[in-house]
Amino acid sequence: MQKSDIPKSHPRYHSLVIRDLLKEGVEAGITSLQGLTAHGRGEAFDYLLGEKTLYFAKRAVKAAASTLILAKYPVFSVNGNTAVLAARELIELSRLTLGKLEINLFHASKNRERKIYQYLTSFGATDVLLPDKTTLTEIDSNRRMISSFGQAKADVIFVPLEDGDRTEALRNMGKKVITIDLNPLSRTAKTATITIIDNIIRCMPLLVKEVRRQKNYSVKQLLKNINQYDNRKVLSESLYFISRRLILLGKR
Ligand code: PTJ
Repeated sequence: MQKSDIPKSHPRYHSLVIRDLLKEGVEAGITSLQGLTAHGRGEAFDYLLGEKTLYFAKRAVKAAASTLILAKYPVFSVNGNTAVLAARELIELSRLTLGKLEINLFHASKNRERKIYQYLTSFGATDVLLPDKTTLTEIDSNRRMISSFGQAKADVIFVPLEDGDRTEALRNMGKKVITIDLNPLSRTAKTATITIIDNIIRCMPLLVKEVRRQKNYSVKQLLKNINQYDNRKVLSESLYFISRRLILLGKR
């Protein structure tokens, strides 16, 4: 993607650069038009969170890293937004955990699947899966189309930026799901095993760093991280944080 010409002095520089990235993603046929609206919803929640990686997100990152390292067959699901916002980190995570990248789109398009495939491979991805004839029977949307070598076989699936029913279906199949979602009220956020409530732009580099750090941990230590983690607590802490912050801001 091209460099943005937004002046660095602009108070909302980072946010505007991300918007430009997604706009270019749409122009390149990678991101769906609806992806822009989805990003807007994320931005609204990011505003409420103060655009920072908060303590509950850091805790989820730590548990997510342990879960990915202990996974037997991790799969990283990629859509049109995540490809543009975090291609390098997704590829690095799949490399570190010996996992697979799998393209899974809500707004069905063979053309977009091909463009995302080419985009990921242009960054050095070698193992990118596409949906085949396998389906998730519990859901009706295009997200039901999965790969028999990917989500169908996986024990841990990374599903960032998605508000839908796939996570529930995967959980019902006994799989662990890790998500990134700025909206703690989304269906995916509420049904995932681990929910990182943060902007994908901020937390993906942290997750890569944490996986690298924990690679030297013993299985006992990794299991301890996982067992100590409580996703319900993380969700409620995020909502508490947002409500407290709004009350405090309202008093100023
Ligand atoms: O490429 P496709 O066809 O698979 O479509 C991808 C989108 C993202 C358009 C599709 O999955 C969709 O419609 O998503 P939703 O249902 O709008 O859910 C996206 C979730 O991600 C929402 O809960 C947003 O709050 C959240 N979100 C958006 N941008 C970010 C984010 N969370 C973290 N970081 C972001 N940058």
